[in-house]
Amino acid sequence: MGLTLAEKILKAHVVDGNFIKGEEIGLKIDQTLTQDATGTMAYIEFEAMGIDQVRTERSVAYIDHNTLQSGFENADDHRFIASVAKKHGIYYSRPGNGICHQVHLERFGAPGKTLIGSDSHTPTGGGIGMLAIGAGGLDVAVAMGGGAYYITYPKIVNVELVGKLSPWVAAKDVILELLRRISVKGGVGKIIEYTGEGVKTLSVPERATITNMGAELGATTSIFPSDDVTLTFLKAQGREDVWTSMAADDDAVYDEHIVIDLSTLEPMAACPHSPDNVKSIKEIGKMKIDQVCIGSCTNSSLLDMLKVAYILDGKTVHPDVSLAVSPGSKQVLNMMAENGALSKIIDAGARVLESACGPCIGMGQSPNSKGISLRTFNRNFEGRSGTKDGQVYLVSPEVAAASAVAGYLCDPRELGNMPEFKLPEKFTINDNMITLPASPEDAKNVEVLRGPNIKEYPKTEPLADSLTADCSLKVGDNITTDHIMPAGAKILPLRSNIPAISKHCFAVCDEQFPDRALSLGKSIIVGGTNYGQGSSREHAALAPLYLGVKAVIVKSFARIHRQNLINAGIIPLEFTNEADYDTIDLGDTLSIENFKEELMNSGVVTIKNTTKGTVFTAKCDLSGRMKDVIRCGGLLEYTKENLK
Ligand code: MIC
Ligand code: SF4
Repeated sequence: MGLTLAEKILKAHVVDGNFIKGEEIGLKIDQTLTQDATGTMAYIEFEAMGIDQVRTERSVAYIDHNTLQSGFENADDHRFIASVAKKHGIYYSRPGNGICHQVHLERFGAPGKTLIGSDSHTPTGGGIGMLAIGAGGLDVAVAMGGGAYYITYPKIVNVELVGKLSPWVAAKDVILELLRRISVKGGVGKIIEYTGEGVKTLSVPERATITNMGAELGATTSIFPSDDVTLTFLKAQGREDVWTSMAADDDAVYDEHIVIDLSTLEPMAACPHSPDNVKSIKEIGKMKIDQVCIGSCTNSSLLDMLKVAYILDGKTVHPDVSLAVSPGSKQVLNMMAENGALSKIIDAGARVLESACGPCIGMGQSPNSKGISLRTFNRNFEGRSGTKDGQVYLVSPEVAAASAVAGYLCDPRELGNMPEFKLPEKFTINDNMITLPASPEDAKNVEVLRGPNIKEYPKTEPLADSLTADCSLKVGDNITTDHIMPAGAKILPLRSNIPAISKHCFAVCDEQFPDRALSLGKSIIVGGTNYGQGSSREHAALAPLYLGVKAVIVKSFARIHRQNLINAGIIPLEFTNEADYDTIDLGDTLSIENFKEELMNSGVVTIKNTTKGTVFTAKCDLSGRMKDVIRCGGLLEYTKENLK
């Protein structure tokens, strides 16, 4: 029986476990990446492991999220990461060099390799045929130390692309179509593998847009084959030496099969407040808009910018609209300057921002009250833009630019004929903003520079025999990590200070939660389906850990967050019978008498609601390794014991 592309890469990297679907497998990781908002914690954890030099083929630390620097905190974090990187063998991409996923694709990604990154959009690398997975910072720290990265061997879904996109219909519309069809839960426990004739019609940046936003499906990762198109891209980056041809076998067997006919797609938008709330631009109609933001790791490639420049050429941004543009990398920005695209964008009245995440993570450019903002980004969760009642629509750069000029949501097909947009045969290559690490000998003399905002990893405790605690919070379905641990300009600077950031935990849902949880000492959170979707931020587990949360009982979990909870020693429980969710209220006392024993044996725990006088069960499927992690009180303690 033939193998899928994902299976080939998985198979070549399995170092632990049986290669059986649904079972936990340990993978050898070739490359890692971190960004600054998750990176400080990841490096604090790496330091705690006591390993001198990273044991990967390449590890890169990027600064792209916290670049506003409205206080000393961000700059201190940058300095800390720069010094840790220098000391431990990690390449350092300086602020200004670009968004981690864009730069990694340009300068480091390689077909057939494994990459984990402490950012949920790491699957961008799937655009060049690498198996790139988003993970918590601690998992990345372990991989940097040479430890395996564990996933449940996922189902492999084949998305067969046929036909060719019509003019002004974009790669963004392909992933929006998939989100429309299978929802933000549709990819959980699955790898999405693209095949078919339509693949050849898509350039690497277009493929990367699709794999990037596959994160919004909840998928483990997404991947395209590595073919001639990949080779052309890598050649243009001066990196053809890393190219290998990679594709599924002809007789590969997939768990699911979905066909998308590219020629039938039309421009679409994900409406507030979920990436799967997708409608066609026609269906939404001529809606007046207040803001347009173009950029983010989904749509900030040179190809995107060339299209935007073409649409804006000789025009003026509508007087009622503010347009912000953040090119994805220094390379992109530089080439826009060289080929004149930048001046067209500036001339039209765009507010050009630095090459960083910026508005995508609420770092500036929050829309006006109730403002309608079109964004080429990947997430439109409530409040993420920094304006609580902001209405964010996710669209392609083509829709964004055309609408910025029109002043209302508009279909770019109204622009008439579309020219052919081509990538250059050679990109402008200058890696001067990537600092190389010190040699292992010199590394001993490198001092790690810490600021006063950089605090330690919170204390964890080994698993207790029993647990009795109150329900400190009850939330509904599709809770995102932006609900659990909001980001934005005010809170992001606290990422290396868990006691301080914890004060904002769940602020969007219930401002009293942090104080309540702290005063209870230990407590339990109750939630609905797809709990913890979205980002990889382990802070969404570390803040609850600091606040004394011992277990989270929900209908279902998103993958990375569940792992982050386990890593933090918090027990992720799922209702055996979802109807039991309705029987619990805030403040109820829940008691699990044989907590440890049941977790370690059957994985099903019996919970007494002593307030209501009811009894129910919840399950927690744990591999043998996960049990050990939980017994130790988390992955950090476990790793200290096991990874020498
Ligand atoms: C995001 O897009 O939500 C982020 C900010 O990039 C996060 C990482 C973080 O919270 O630092 C992600 O996607 O993992
Ligand atoms: Fe940055 Fe936004 Fe991409 Fe997250 S989704 S990595 S915040 S650009």
